[in-house]
Amino acid sequence: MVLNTSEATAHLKTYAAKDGLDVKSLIDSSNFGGLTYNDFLVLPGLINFPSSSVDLDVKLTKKITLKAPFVSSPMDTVTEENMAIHMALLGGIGIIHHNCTADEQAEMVRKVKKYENGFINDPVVVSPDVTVGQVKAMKQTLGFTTFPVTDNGKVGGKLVGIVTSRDVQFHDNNDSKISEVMTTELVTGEEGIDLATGNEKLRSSKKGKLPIVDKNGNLVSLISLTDLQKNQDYPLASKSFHSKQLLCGAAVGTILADRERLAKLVDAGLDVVVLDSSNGSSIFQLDMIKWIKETYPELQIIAGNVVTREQAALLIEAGADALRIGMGSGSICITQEVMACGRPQGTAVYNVTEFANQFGVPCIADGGIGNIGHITKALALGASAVMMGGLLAGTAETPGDYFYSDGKRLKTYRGMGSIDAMQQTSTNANASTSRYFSESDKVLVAQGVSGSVVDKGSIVKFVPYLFNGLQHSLQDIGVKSIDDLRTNVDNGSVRFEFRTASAQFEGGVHGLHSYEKRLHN
Ligand code: NAD
Ligand code: CPR
Repeated sequence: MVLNTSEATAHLKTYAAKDGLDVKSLIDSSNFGGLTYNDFLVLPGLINFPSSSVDLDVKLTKKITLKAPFVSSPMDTVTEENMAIHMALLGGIGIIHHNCTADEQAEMVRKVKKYENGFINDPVVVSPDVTVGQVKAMKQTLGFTTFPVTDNGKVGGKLVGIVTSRDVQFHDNNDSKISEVMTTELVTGEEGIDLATGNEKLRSSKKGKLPIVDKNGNLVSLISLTDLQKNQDYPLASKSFHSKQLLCGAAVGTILADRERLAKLVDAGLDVVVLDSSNGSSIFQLDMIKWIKETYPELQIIAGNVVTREQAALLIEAGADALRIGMGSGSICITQEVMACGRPQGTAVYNVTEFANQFGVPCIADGGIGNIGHITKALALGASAVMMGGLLAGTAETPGDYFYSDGKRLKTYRGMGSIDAMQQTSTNANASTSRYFSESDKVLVAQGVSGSVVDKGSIVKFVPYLFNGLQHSLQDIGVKSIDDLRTNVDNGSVRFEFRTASAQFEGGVHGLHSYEKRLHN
């Protein structure tokens, strides 16, 4: 008998179960062991809304909300101030690494907190004694044509003039002091001025640069017309509720010196600290959490890493505001080989989040995120955000210079427990090598490798690609937000399916002679 087509959806109700598996069955019935992101898929749902309306707001910690679930990893080839500034501008957050001295790390945090879109907080400044020849040379090497002049040649000094290329280009005596040619009738803005007012002042005065000064006439920053024209709007920017400064995270370890380090980071304005360890369930980390909670009750703590409920319970009880999940899943990682410890990331994320979410403790899935699909799967398994190292490595905002090999433009990407990274720390007093020698290790035991990745361009394009892609992915699942995804996974309406090895083959590009994989325009 052929059924009436108009009764197709009603007929579904005669089936004992929905198509696919609910999340618990997916995890429980994976009798071949732990699951990775590649071992399963999410089944599609009904689309009745545009992808652009999908809301990606998430909780990073108990008290911090982000508009995009993206976190950059505290690795010395991934997150310094430039990455942290741009991750925050684009709706996520950057966690500044600690493979450097405490003062260097605190300075990076300070730069993120002081950053104002459109304002140059670190302009190149000259002193009145600099010569015309020197300014001409600076113009050649730096490419700028205008320099504020302060009495001590530094930001913070008294603004005494401004020198532009017009002042020097027809001045033949290269030995003349800049003070003889600089412009001293200055149009300035007062500290605290907003960008729109500063912009208006630039326009009406027909100047290219507006120095911003404090009440005493000391230079604070600069607004540049050229930068304003290039200036983007960042509607998703992650900002502190009160100060409106960008949010900034930083990582520390768990030795005693890390308490002094943290004091400097807090002084610089830190919002959230990551206790950075491959195995967070240690007495060192539990003590550190308790000490932080007593000393800095307002500071949010992301503890970890963990992969089991038992590890998570200890950190939750000690006061963690969020957990970081992952052991051995990172793209540069050899932990599972060397330590025999770890867990496939899909199973780790499900088990820890299923437990931690009951206590209102958000979780970050850390490691092994190689594409947008992995992000969706981490969120579907219960994570609130993802932490990325390798996926962001090679972008313009990461530390380090590009180099060429076999005609490809590359940047270094390395594990924080690789020999290279550990050896570099030995040159930084107070940095993380100390922890490797804390147990009188005579031989360094690597947990990761050092390698290279191809140039990915700027995260100003790459992160919006992740954002839009994630919106499309959730639209395909039929959910309008990450909150809805969580609800519908929990109530069993979002369904999953295992992926055999041949299904994985089928799901990739196959059967072509050659192709180019371009991910975005
Ligand atoms: P860690 O600082 O937790 O541990 C290093 C060593 O120092 C351990 O032997 C630890 O027991 C010891 N130690 C820590 N605090 C101590 C204290 N107060 N007193 C005495 N000994 C103490 O760092 P790690 O686990 O080796 O990780 C190093 C880096 O590599 C981190 O950036 C981490 O994120 C990364 N890593 C990550 C993974 C992963 O799978 N997520 C795996 C390996 C390494
Ligand atoms: P990917 O995003 O590259 O897959 O993984 C990044 C994560 O790898 C980091 O956030 C960190 O947790 C982990 N990691 C960093 N250094 C590591 C070493 Cl040496 N070994 C294992 N994991 C490491």
